[in-house]
Amino acid sequence: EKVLERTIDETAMKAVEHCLKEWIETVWDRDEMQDPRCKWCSSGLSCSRCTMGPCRIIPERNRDRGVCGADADLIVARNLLDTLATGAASHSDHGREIVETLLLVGKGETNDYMITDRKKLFALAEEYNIPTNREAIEVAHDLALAYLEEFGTVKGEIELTRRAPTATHAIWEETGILPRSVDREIVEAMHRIQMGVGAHYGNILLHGLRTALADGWGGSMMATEVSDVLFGTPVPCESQINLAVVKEDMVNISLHGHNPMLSEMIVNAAEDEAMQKRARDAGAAGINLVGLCCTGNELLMRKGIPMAGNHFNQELVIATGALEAMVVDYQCIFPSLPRTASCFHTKIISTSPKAKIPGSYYMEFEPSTARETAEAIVRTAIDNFKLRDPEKVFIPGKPVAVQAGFSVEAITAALGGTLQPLVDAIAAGKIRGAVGIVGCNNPRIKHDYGHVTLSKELIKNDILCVETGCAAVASGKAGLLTPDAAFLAGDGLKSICKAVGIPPVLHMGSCVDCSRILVLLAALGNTLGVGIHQLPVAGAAPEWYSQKAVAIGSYFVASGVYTVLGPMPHISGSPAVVDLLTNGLEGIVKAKFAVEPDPVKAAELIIAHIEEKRKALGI
Ligand code: BF8
Repeated sequence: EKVLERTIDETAMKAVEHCLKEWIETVWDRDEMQDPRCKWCSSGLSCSRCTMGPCRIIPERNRDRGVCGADADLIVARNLLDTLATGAASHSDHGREIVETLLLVGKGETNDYMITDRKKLFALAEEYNIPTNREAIEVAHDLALAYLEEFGTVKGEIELTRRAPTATHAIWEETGILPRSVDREIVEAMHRIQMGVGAHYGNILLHGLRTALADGWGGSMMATEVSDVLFGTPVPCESQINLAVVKEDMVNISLHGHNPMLSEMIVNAAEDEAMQKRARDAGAAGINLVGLCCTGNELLMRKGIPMAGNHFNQELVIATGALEAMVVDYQCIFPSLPRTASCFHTKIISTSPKAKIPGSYYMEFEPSTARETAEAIVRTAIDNFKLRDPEKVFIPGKPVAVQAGFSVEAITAALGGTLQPLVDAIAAGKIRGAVGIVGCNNPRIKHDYGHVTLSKELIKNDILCVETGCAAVASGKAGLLTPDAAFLAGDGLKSICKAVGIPPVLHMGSCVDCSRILVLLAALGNTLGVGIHQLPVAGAAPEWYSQKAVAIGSYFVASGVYTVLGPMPHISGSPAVVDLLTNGLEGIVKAKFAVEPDPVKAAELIIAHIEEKRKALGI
């Protein structure tokens, strides 16, 4: 019964049952142990920002203000801006590391990384008026410097925001939320939540939108673009997904986290014949790399590396008992993984000086010694194979087939070189609209149920879904990422999928690749000559948990995309904040949030919104 409450992922169900029997603690057990939740924290009404506190707002006891004098609206808004800035910082700091690697390439200081997509590099350089009639490495050098400047520029505007349709850009200018630079908006967010600075909830939240835009059209967008330059722009590829991608007769290494710099290098190291031989000498049939979370998405998109699962699969893959090593960098990694691994021979290998994990093996990764470290990691995993206890191996079920790799470039190519056929299909009503489904897993919602149910409802109603992060992985496990899934779509969408040979749900990458969705929206808006807010599109984060998802949802809304959240953010303690986000923003950025944990009802909200936008466009 517990198993059915926890997940709809069929291999995860078996693994959860196994964990319950074997007393292997998982996220769901810890979630139960945390109940009942503090109602003040849940509604955003507690503040522990300074040492005059901690404070709680308890209206029924006339405790209307914290010690500093902040009321409910201010406390809720400050907490939310803090959350959002954390998320924006996470994506953008990851982006910075990628751009710094491009600079190393540009300086000729690394042999481990190179320019893989020269065409894209040159196109990106042209956006910055960087001369391209010279060696790629010189162009890379200048582009890296121009991008690094976007983190702390004095130009007054992040250049990439110019990709947005004019009408959208004008809204940002008029409302004063055009982001100046990535670091600046994040630092200013932290300044504004210092006691005695921001005192107006609305003013604080508008800066949240600016910070979010700096992430979406800045830090995340640079992460995506430069990753494509270094590792290749994704093209459609076939692979497999779910816990059963772990192989009993192989050395299994899972790559978990977010930054492709490390995982790409491990892929290269593992392909080496000497490593393969070492694995065979250890008694294995070879080396099997599997992805988890967003670094898994990066590898699936570009290399077709099989995917073991999303956020809530991370402990379950250890519980297969067949994992020699789990290599992690940062973000979304449960700090308790070494505890989970202690039941098995699995080694958790942490690699980032920013994310040291007690109980893990630490093998510091840096771009200048990337290959060497990657080889050492793969060797460690191979040498661990002999310690595997065959009695503990439990690999549930069979993998599911997926198609991934839908970058904007790949979608455009699939449509014959322009987005016009998509625009035509939308105008003709064969496709009613498009929805970006993104984000995480959260014990508030049954694992994958939110993502899969929403995706199915939307495609049934002829709405194309484009997905990233753990949402895309959920759809993959449910079989929605194959052209065959078109039979679940309405007649219009089905006919387009069949004609073009694409799935009704397109995997567009990791969470920083939500910037691909922005680029797609911008291209659609520009093709039609309208602002993003006029398009028949929406966003959804049915199972979000992370601060990063708050940043994504906010840059969707700030870009003009109506966005429906599954779990309620911790804001219910301020009706004024709730009203601003779910209502008032419409008058400012022409889009707003909604919260609806039931994915069937969320689909109804989205369908109604899309039909309204179609009507306004006269289609
Ligand atoms: O950046 S969707 S659980 S893995 S935060 Fe994390 Fe959420 Fe997954 Fe990727 Ni995104």
